[in-house]
Amino acid sequence: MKPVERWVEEVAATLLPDRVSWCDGGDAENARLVEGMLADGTLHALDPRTAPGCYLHRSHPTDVARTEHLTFIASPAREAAGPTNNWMSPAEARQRVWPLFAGAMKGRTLYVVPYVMGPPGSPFARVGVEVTDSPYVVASMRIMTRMGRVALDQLGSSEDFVPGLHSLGDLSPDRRFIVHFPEERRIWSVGSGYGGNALLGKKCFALRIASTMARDQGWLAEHMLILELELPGGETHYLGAAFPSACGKTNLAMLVSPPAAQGYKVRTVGDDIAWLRPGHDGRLWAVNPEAGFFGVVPGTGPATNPNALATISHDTIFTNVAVSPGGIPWWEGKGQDPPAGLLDWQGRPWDGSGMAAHPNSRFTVAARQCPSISPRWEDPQGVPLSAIVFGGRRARVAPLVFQSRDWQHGVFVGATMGSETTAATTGRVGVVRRDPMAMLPFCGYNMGDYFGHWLELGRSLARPPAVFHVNWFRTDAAGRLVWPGFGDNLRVLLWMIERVKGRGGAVETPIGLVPDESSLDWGGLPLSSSEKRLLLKVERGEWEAEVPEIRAFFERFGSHLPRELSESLQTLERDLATVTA
Ligand code: SAT
Ligand code: MN
Repeated sequence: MKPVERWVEEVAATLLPDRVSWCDGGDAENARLVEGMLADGTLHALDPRTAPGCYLHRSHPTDVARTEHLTFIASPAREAAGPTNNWMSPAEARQRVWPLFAGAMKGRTLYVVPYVMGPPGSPFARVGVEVTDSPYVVASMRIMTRMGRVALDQLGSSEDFVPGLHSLGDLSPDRRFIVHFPEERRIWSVGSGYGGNALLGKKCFALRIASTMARDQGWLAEHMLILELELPGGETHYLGAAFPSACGKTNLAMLVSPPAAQGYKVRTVGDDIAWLRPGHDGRLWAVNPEAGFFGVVPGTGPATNPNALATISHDTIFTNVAVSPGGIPWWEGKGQDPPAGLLDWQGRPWDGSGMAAHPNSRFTVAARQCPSISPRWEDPQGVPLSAIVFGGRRARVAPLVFQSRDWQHGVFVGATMGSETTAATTGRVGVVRRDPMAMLPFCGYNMGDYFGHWLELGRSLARPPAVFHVNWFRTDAAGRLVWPGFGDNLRVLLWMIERVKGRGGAVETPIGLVPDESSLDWGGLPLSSSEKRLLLKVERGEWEAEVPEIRAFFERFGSHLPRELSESLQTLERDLATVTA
């Protein structure tokens, strides 16, 4: 018996399913699953004319986002999980969580979902096996990963796979746990069918478990999009960008350049996760471990993200969007008036107040359907990064863009990122939280050690990517967004590429290098000179107020905080004190 078969037999003895079904990932199997889900109401068919191959899934109303307060790292020592993760001892997990799996699949089918994270044939691809009782999860994993036979073939009789146990349980938030065992590289998830909680290849494996594998093996698993930027003449650069959930990663990865910048082409390599490793050439190389996009639907329209709109025009699973009586999916920002008789995300007649689609409603779609997908998106070796971009959603403080002085300073910039929270996770929306490298909810080990790992990895790079920080979300005194964003973000990327090439004007400030006003292309933008100044402003008072907050955040890591980061903070404080402006 192969190790994977032995494991499935073992867990089935606790889960007690009526049937065990090994998924091959093929079309016939998917058609059977879809048929069953249409019959029991898990899926609703959408209009075959305008949304061919599309389905709507309505989740339980209390199960619409990741639940970070129910997400745990179960390392033997609390310190291994660090101060930013919820910790549960493995013994407590066995006591509190394991019993929830007992008999959980009675009357249900246990699906065995073998999957590969990483491009086919890549030396960096890794196998996971998810056991689940949710056919919606199976259908979604088939889109988001390379699923089925391909994974079993890659695995063979090896025991080198990440086992993930998932059951919907009773969907009660009181009996919901997402538990990671980094040392054993296994995952338990119970009580939720929502994407980031239930599609175990994504946040659970490709970020939390993979980040610990990466620490041990000298690479990085990051919450980053990967984009390709081709300049007129054909010169090509790759950028990795880390923003917190629902801050526009998908939009940036699929950016369409404004008419004024024809000749520049942005193509998509990934929209959420990047596995990075040093190459023999001293550069940092990136692969997208996923095969699909699980993106936020509201706000996806012809002006904001035409590539995403085209991508999801067919063969897409929509979760928690609104729908017309004729089966046409609808959401805020689709660029069309709501159709008559609209049903909201819970299937109730929409009365026009509040949002019809849930703010965290999602599309699940194959990456290959994306018109802007890069020809190198499945390159087994990945793509070499010219730049890393950190970013957050800040109404104030952070300028449109700045560059770090070097790798070490770049790690400081990433480690001190702050962002206002969004609907991608449950909890309060709009409060600023420190979200280092956009990895706060996704780092599988002590984040202080994680900063150390970033620093260490940089020392092995002869040609490290330049590190930048962006903020598309600065507002004016009236609370209005100043920067137009979306396609115009290309202007900022082009300044970065100029900097990478050793050109591009910049002013030294205490926080790093900010473009001088003349080196950004503002052509055709309806911005006054005071608005331009606001976008590039580094206000001493605002940054002075950040310092104690950063210090308090750093202090939480105690002796795990690398000395280099305290030094960078001291430098910032000193430079703020001596700056004349
Ligand atoms: O966590 S999800 O994958 O469901 C969405 C996100 O937060 O990026
Ligand atoms: Mn994400």
